Amino acid sequence: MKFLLVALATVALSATLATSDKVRYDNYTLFRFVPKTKAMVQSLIDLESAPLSGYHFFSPIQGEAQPVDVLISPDHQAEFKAILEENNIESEVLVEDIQKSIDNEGFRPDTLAGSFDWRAYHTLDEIYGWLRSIASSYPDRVTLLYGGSTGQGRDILGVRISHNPANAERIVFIEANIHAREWITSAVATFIINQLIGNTDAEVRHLAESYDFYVFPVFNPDGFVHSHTTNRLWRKTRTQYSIFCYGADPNRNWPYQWMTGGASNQPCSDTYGGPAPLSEPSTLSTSNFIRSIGRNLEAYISLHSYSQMLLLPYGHTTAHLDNYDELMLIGRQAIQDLSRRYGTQYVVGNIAETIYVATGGSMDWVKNEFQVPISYTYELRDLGQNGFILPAEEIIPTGLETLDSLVSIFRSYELLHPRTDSE
Ligand code: 0X9
Ligand code: ZN
Repeated sequence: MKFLLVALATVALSATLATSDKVRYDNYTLFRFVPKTKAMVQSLIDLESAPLSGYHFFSPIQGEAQPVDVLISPDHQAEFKAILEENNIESEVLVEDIQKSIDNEGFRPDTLAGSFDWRAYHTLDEIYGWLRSIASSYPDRVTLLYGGSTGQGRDILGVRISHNPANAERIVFIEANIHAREWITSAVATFIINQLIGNTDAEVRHLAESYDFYVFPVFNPDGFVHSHTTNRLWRKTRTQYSIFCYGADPNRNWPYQWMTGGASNQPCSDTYGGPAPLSEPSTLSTSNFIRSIGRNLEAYISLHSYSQMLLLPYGHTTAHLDNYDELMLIGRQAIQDLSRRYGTQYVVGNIAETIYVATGGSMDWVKNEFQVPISYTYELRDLGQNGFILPAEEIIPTGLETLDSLVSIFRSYELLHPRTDSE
């Protein structure tokens, strides 16, 4: 309890309300530690849902044995260290000064008009410009998709990549950046789109030509824009829910097992489930879009970061439901194939067992609603040395190894379910 008292006593207008238009995180340090008592866990939960506390949690608080990654403002670090010392808890510094990482991340706002690459992170407008340009350059293969609109009136755009009309009933859906700050996910999604269009490798061609791919690189455009213009570490949507607090967690807002665990009813929390399922215009409209093609979904892939995990349904229970055994088998092979290129180590498993209980996620709703055979959530690089601020030099390697794992997933799936000629 002491933790809460001390921490809340020093609640101050932290950098979150800086007067400049962009929030700065100078000398904010990312720590990892394991809380030891139930009381401390509860204090951390309270602190997480308090506005403007100077503590930014990068991972939900799960329990006494679960590590917590927390970014702490310079004003609170002495207090934090004293509390840990008092409780005999060790901590690890993951990132000393996260503003330096943000400054060196490789966001190039002055990208030449018309050019798009994977050596830098891009804005929503640049991503949408590129989607439009590939749809007009490759009209035989690429169609622009309109997935609906957001609370602030932005379009949710994606593309369909189809090499063969016979694949219309075999859809692979890829969703990225439902969490605004996870920039590597839209970078990897656009990388994969590009590879599916143009890579000449036989296995990639086979994959591209065997399914219709529906890819939405930015599922939460309002949050994504906010993470570019104002606060690099923003996660949620941008609906205003109280004087200080904006946004619901769009990955806690879907109408399956909504708010049954690992989600908060506090609007200031980063895992706020929203006032009702599909309260967010972006989740409502994308759910309607998915519904329109739901019965043709063969796979649903959701891209997140960070932790290097390949997660399978569901987030509300550790029970092995639906085709758990098959997804584990395919997943184990996929992470082995992913590691081959650069040695990147992933773990695979059920969400609740491997990462934490989290309900109201998009994948869980889609899996349950349409019984989609292949359903995975990726937590991409890294393990926390950079966290959400993954340097842009890692976009291409992350894209390549992720593509390796996708090739593996569908190769395994085909071996287990050979297609007959008439299919
Ligand atoms: O908490 C989340 O939503 C995901 N982790 S993240 O660090 N990227 O925020 C885990 C997703 C669990 N997925 C589902 N319950 N479907
Ligand atoms: Zn996420």
